[in-house]
Formats: sequence, structure tokens, C-alpha cells
Amino acid sequence: MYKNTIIGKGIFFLILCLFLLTTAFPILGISQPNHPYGNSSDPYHYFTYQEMTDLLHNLEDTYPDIMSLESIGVTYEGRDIWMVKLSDNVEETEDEPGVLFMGAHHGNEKPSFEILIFFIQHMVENYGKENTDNDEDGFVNEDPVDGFDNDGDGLVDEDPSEDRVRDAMNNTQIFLIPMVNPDGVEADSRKNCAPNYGPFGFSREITSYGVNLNRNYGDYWFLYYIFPTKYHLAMNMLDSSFNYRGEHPFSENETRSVRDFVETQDISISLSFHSYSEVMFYPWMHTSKPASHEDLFISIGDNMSKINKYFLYVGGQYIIPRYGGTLGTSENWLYRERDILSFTMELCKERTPSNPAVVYNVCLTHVGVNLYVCERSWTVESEKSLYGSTSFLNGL
Ligand SMILES: [Ca+2]
Ligand SMILES: [Ca+2]
Ligand SMILES: [Ca+2]
Ligand SMILES: [Ca+2]
Ligand SMILES: [Zn+2]
Repeated sequence: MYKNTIIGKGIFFLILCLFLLTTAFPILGISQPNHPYGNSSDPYHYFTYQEMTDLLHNLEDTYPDIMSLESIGVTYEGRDIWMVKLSDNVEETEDEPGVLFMGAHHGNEKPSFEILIFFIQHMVENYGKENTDNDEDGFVNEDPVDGFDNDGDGLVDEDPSEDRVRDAMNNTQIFLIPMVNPDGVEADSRKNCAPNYGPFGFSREITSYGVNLNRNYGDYWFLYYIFPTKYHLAMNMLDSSFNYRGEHPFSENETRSVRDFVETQDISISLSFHSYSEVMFYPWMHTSKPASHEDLFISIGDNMSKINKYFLYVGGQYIIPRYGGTLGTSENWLYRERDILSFTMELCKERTPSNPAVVYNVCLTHVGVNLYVCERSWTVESEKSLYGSTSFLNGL
């Protein structure tokens, strides 16, 4: 009916234009870049837990030979803690070194899971591809992801190497837990969301909510009582504190899930991502006494630093007194109990960058860091044997 009027024709024409703009042009290839970062001036949209869950299921359906998805546990609020494995022959446990990447021990540190979701997509989408001249400058893989402008054209890392993706997938078992703390992600909270019943669980009433999961690992908790001031016992025991450690080691579903998973795998190196401040740490987190693999930690850390330009804290003495610092971190537990060379990675200059270009850059840069870690894992076990091994006395 409207079509018979001039206004009606105008509206029809307008709708036709909108249709062409939104539907037809992308088909013709006239569209925005195919990543969500683009040139948009809108604030960056970080994945929600549900969006990540849907994406991971889709990727697993699309790439079943090289990606598997498994729930390693369920949170207080009933969310699955997803673990992604990337490797050739992904359903088999092969004689290849394992690496572990974790994000969002602290739920309000969003870049920590964003870079891992990006990495998963980069790996599955580039695996099996011929070497490609991504930037169409006539050269192939002349500027791989290593933090440098290798060809001096003013662009950094614009032609990622498909070969590196293939080699990493074929020779490494890559494990990722992008959101260790999905309840915290959804609540935008540092801690998880389980109720507390006083510092040791003795209260009948709920006293507060949430445990700082990176204080809840089975570390030398007895040191709290020997050096209560230096290990900040008061704050770590106070259940309403942002650093509350929990009722007892591994009292939380999330930390138990990580522990039980890690105990079933041979893992050589792990990175646990947080935000922010562009720095990296390695054990010990609770003392400045050097770890027995100090030289190896520094070697790996220096090489990661070349890629992301982050500051590597060498030796705890620069940040913590000889006895002091942090107990109950995943890094200490992974290193002491499982001999895993574990790093804390503090991403970004702010906790939650909203500039899409900033988020894209930190994601791409850490594709390079993560690939380097995969490659280094191929030799790291033989390198480890040159140094002392961890023992009960290590770190005391
Ligand atoms: Ca390429
Ligand atoms: Ca090129
Ligand atoms: Ca370049
Ligand atoms: Ca480069
Ligand atoms: Zn954190």
C-alpha cells in the first residue's frame, strides 16, 4: 500500500539501500576486516562466558582433528571450566611436550582470556594452510609474529608464519584454560563467587563471598603462621578481603579442577595471564631465594620479553623481601609439585583497555609469545636436567 505513494517509494528505496549495504557488499568483499577489532571507534567488546562457550563448541565442531574441548570442573554457580587442547592427533596423548596457558584466575582481568581465545582461533584457522603472503607485498612470511618489524616497512608482524603454527601443533600438546574463574568473569570480580563462612568455615551464617584463587593453591601455608607479618596473614585470612586465601588449600572448585587436570598431564612450561602492568614474574613468588632453575627461567623470560617488551622481574629481591611476598599462587604449586616452569604474565598498561587496536595488538603479540613457548618446550626438558631439580627444601 505504501509502495503506491511517493513516501512509500522513498522508504522502499531506503530499505533497499540498507539491504545492499549490510548484506550484498560483504558478499562482494567490500566489508570491514574480518576480525572484530577492525577500525571501529566503539569500545572493544570482550567475550562473555557464554559467547566464549559457543565459540569453542563451534571451533571444536569445525576442527575436530586438532582441537578438543573438555570441562575440567564446575564452579559454584554451575559453569563449566573449559579446557581446550590443540595438537595434531588431538584425541591421543602423544610423546610431545605439554604447555599450559591459563587466563582469568581473576575474573575482572579480561585481556587474560581474550588473548587465549584469539590464540586458539589463530592456531586452528592457520593450521594446514600453505605459506601465505598475508600482506600481499610479494614476500611470504617476511614479518612473522616476534614483536619486530623484520622487513622495516613500518608495520610489525604483518605476515605471520603458517609454518610455525603447523610445527607448534604437530610437535606440542597445547593446553589452554582461558577462564579459570568464569563466575568471576561474569560478575566482573577478582574473586570467585562462592559463599564464605568465616576464615575457616566455622560460621553458621554466610559472612562474605569469594576467594582469591591465586592464593588458594597448596603452597607452604604453614609459613603464614611462622611469619604472619611478612606473609600478610591478617589480610589473607580475612574472608572479605580481595586477597582472601580460602578455608584451606584447594578449598575451591576452580583450583581443585586445575590441580586435578595438571596432575594427569606432562607439562613443561606454563603461562598464567593476568592484567595489568606489562611485567612478568617467575617463582618463587614468596621468597627472594633463587629457584634452582633460575637461569632457565631468565632465559625463557628474556626471550618472551624481546617479543612483548614486558619487564621481567629477575629474582624476587626486587619486589619482595627474602621472606615475604605471596603464598598460594598457581606458579609456586606448578613449579614445586610438578616441576613446571611457570610464569605470571601481567598484560597491558591498564586492567581493561577499551581501544580495539590496543586489544588487537596485545592479542597478536601474545600469539608470538605463546608460539615461542611451544617451540622452547621442545628442548626444555633436556635443558632442565642441566640444573638442579625441585625438592621439598626448594623454596625454603
Ligand atoms: Ca604468512
Ligand atoms: Ca608478505
Ligand atoms: Ca613489517
Ligand atoms: Ca615480526
Ligand atoms: Zn590477577
